[in-house]
Amino acid sequence: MEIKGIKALKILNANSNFTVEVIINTEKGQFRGSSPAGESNSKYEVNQFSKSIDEEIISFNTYLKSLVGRNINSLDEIFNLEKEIPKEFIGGPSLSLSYALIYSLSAELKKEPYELFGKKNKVIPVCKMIGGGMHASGFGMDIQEILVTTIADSNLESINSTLKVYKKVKELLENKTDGFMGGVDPEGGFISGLDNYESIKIVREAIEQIIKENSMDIRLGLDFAASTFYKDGKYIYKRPLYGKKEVSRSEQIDLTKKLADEFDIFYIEDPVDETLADDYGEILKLLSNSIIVGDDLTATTPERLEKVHDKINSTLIKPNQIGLMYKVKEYSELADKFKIEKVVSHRSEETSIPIIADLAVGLNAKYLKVGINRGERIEKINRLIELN
Ligand code: 2PG
Ligand code: MG
Repeated sequence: MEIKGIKALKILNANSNFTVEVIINTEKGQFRGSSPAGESNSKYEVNQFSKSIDEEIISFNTYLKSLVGRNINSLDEIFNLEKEIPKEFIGGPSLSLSYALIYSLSAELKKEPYELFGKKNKVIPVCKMIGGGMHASGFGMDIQEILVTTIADSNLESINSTLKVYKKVKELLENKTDGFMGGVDPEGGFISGLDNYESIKIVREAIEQIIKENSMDIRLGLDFAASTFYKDGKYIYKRPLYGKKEVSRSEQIDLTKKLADEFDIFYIEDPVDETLADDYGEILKLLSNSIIVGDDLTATTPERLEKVHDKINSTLIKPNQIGLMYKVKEYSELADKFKIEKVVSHRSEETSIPIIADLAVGLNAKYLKVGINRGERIEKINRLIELN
């Protein structure tokens, strides 16, 4: 395929902040790629932009002009091109370019985007029910996310039960919370205004009610994003959790175990600060029936995973944390080597392209973490249904 035209422009992401989109013209048509951003970022992830977005787009467009006339005929050739991208563009610009190239190439080869990476694989969605932390502007929970996943025979069945829980959570919040109007965070999680404990309790109750009707394997999850409330060696909760507002490192490990035991929590992401790999390891020892997921800890960075792989048994894959798809592939292969389960994930500030659903399927991830409300999340959920 020959790149006949290419340009970058500024577009809005789904949280009304600007990001970059790349549009490529080939003989087969016009193809777009755009990169998301996170509200709670890991200190180990790349910056999305190295200067102001306007300056970045001007200089990126100058670079992109040099790609006109270039022929790309395989994923490896996309990876080779990525290796030439000047360092200043690694982040949002490089990922948008890679995504646009992936869509162009799959049209050229008459393949689905996931087929460029691997064969079709069932992927279980992990969906946000209630949001807190930075996603809820400090309102309500300190824990960033309460999640639900349903293990079922097909993606559609999984989505269906998880959706039932989501609607039940809404109903329970309406009944139990004064002033709840159904408001959601950028990822479609309800903003409950309740504290951590009460919010988790409501989601557990919703799960139990749906299981009674359907007897499905529905599981509860938490993304603490604990780095966002870890200050000077202590975890600071706005409202007490198990009677404590200031929690030491060892108390946070105990508290995670207590919550996991009390509410039967299966999925546990970033329960401690991103710099404290050994504390993840402690939790892994204590909760061996759960998946202990590294996100801020690992930041889709192969060197990080090499370092901490024995402290977790699962990892998020967020391509914009590293900005280059060949690195994402390398990371995914490294996770396989260490027998670490993979969760491809959305970001809080997503764009509307559904590519992460294809990546989850093609990279043989076990899960796709994604919201079950708001248009830009539904794009991904619907793509997963299509790839059922
Ligand atoms: C996370 C993500 C997605 P953000 O922490 O897992 O839920 O949030 O994109 O804000 O980092
Ligand atoms: Mg996270």
